[in-house]
Amino acid sequence: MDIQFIRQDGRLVIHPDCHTDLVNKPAWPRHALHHRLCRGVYAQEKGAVLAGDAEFSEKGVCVYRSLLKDDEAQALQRRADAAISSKRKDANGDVPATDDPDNIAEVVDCDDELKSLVTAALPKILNDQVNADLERYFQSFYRIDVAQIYRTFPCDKSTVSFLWHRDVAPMAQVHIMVYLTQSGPKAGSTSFLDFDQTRKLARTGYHFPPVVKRTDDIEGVLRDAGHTPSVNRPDLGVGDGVMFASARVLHKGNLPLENCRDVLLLVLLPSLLPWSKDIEDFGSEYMFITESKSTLKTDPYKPFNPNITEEMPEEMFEDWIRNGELFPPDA
Ligand SMILES: O=C(O)CCC(=O)C(=O)O
Ligand SMILES: [Fe+2]
Repeated sequence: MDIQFIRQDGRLVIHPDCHTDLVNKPAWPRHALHHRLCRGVYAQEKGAVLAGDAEFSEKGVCVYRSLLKDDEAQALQRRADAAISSKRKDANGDVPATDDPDNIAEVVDCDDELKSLVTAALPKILNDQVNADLERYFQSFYRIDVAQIYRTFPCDKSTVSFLWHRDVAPMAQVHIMVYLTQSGPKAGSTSFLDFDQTRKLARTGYHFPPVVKRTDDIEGVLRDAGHTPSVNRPDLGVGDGVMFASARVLHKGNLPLENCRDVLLLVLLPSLLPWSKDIEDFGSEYMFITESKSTLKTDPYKPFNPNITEEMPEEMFEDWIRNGELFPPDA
């Protein structure tokens, strides 16, 4: 498919004649093709220069210390706490709004001040090092699709994201979680496998398990398959971040046993233009959504990537997707 782009107001947009073909592709190949096109544009503009460290590209998980200073992270945390508390009748944001374990993480409804604070924090989080690592990984520009602060409450039952899973998302999708409260064995955290261990498990049939088939004990599954587990459960201080390829590495949240865990999550996807250009052109309002979004069921060429309704057939997990490849073999 020969895809043409045109420049409009300083932005690259897809030629209308090519749009239908692209959107009619099934979701995973559509996002992979978009990523290929983003790589082409980047190579033309930047050449094949690959700065950045290899760790994230090779493992799919990387920790970054002090992305935000203590006081910057604490300012976000205080504001988020006030936003959650103000929604409660008794103004106590330490207690979950629901005792449904499936919804034990609560997204903060950001007011304008909190949105400004988060927006001001973005260049600090996506600092030169993180940006170079991301461009090395994507080999393209990238955009921020979603920015969410969410609070996780202690809960007896781990489910959904708190069991081992890979996100049903475009293969290139990257998450950065910046901790606004300290992580730790009692304070909540996230555990990861790297690309290699995730691929080994995919071969045993554990790749995108539905919620009812997700395990809490990935070490047991790895041992049963004859592998030596090496689970990475980083300890993160306030302002530290962890970045991971959410569709390509197995991961699970660990619920706090006491107190709440607050994090700022950024969801990143390949783009034709640098992330800051979207904010210059459109502002940052678009990224603060409180509902959950399936980034897979989106059209990457619609401004802000809104959800589109799409049936996902059962046989959607082709081998390249299970194995965590960025691209189909023929692309
Ligand atoms: O909240 C957590 O620690 C898990 C997050 C997660 O599964 C994700 O961001 O995809
Ligand atoms: Fe996840």
